[in-house]
Amino acid sequence: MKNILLSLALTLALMPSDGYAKPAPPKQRVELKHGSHRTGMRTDADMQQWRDSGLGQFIHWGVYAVPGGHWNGKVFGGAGEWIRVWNEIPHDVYDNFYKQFNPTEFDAAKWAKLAKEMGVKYMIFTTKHHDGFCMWPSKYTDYTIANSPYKKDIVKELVDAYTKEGIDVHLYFSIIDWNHKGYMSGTPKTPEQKAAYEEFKKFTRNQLFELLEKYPETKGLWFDGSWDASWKSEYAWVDQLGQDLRKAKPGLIIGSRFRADENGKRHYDTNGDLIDDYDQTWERDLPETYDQVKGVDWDCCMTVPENGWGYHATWLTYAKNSYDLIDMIMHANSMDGNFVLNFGPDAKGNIRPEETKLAKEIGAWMKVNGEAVYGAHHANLKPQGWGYYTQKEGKTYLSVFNRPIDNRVKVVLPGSKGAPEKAYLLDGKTPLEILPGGKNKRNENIYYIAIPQDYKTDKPFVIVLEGEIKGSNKGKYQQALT
Ligand code: FHN
Repeated sequence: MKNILLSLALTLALMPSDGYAKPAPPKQRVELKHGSHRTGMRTDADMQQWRDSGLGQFIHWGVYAVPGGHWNGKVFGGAGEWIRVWNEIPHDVYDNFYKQFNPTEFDAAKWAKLAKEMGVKYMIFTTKHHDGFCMWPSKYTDYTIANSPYKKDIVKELVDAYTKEGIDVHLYFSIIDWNHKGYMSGTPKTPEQKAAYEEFKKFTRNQLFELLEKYPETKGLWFDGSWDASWKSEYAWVDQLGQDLRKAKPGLIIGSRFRADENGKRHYDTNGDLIDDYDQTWERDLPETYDQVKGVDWDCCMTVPENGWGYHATWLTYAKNSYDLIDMIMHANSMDGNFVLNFGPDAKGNIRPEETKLAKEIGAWMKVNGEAVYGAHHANLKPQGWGYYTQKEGKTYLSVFNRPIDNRVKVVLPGSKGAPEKAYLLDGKTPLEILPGGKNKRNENIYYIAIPQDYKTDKPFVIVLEGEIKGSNKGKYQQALT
């Protein structure tokens, strides 16, 4: 166990992760050719639909599921999808796992039904992770699903099944490709390296257009691995690629993990403006205060164990329960972010029982309380200790995680923000009494929403307030110019 923990600590330390400290913008703006190309948030229908989703599903599935974090009687201490970097497995062994990848129990319709039951509005699927294995039959390499015993196009099966359930599909694509000869993480220096990297760029571009052509239902591309010096140094080419992809697929959504500006700044350019459509820096992390969000769209992608996205038969760290995750869903949504929960199916094609249980529990909660998530946004009201506010269309939602011992949920509103007229529980629409709580020294009005003593639940619950409460942040954002 001691060895496992040591190797876990080492691997976690070595693994790049897109955790990111946002730099303060410079005092004086500088002229940029390859920085942000838009002022303010996107206002089109595709982006609005994404913004209103609230809950998404991430699926990391590839040949790393074959070893599933184990090899030769030893347990890999890192993330399942990174097992190829473990010195216990020779690369040529890993690179032949695809010959055993035959997920005979895979049922795309079953996965999509579970996602629907969980209440997700979009799904992100790993078409190709860092190992370079393509889950679709790419014509640009042999290292694909077509040459595995399974043979069938997994990306197509998933795109079709999820689209049928009304769930949008975004395609994850790794810029890192350990299987391509021309790939390198550092900047190419010699003429041979430069030529090889040019080949890799051509290959990457071809694969991206291939994905958009083969799966026209795709709503977005979710890039990863763009921290490489080689990729960053190609900022002008990458910028053009992004523009060409958008031309090929109008409405395409691309997050901030795709490209750097001419000064190597990622996510936010040299002037502190968001690059591309939404901030992807909140990986396994949530902003503590709304100020940290910087008035942009964002998502939080989260693992069930502490870290680890692809299948690992043995979760070595704390695994979140549905209560933890529902808390995170509301936390993200109360700060205008989408919450995306990761799943790592096994090599046979099954979603693991622990994840199935979580999906069902979250789904049962979302069925009752989803109204406080879908299309609901930040409320700009002073947070109280009981939980999170969200707001939409004249309704204010109070998601209560810490039930006050006296069963009175406190709301503090300056007079200018209006007053609640009606309160009820989303669970059963039970009407609730609004009790006046006087004024505080700042002349703010206090209200207490009374929860019936006999309302018993072991879950967080949502109170709806109706009446004009002007918490909305609308107008805080700069509107898009294009
Ligand atoms: O290295 C990857 C990791 O395996 C996983 O795919 C996550 C998902 O956001 N991205 C990288 C780390 O930031």
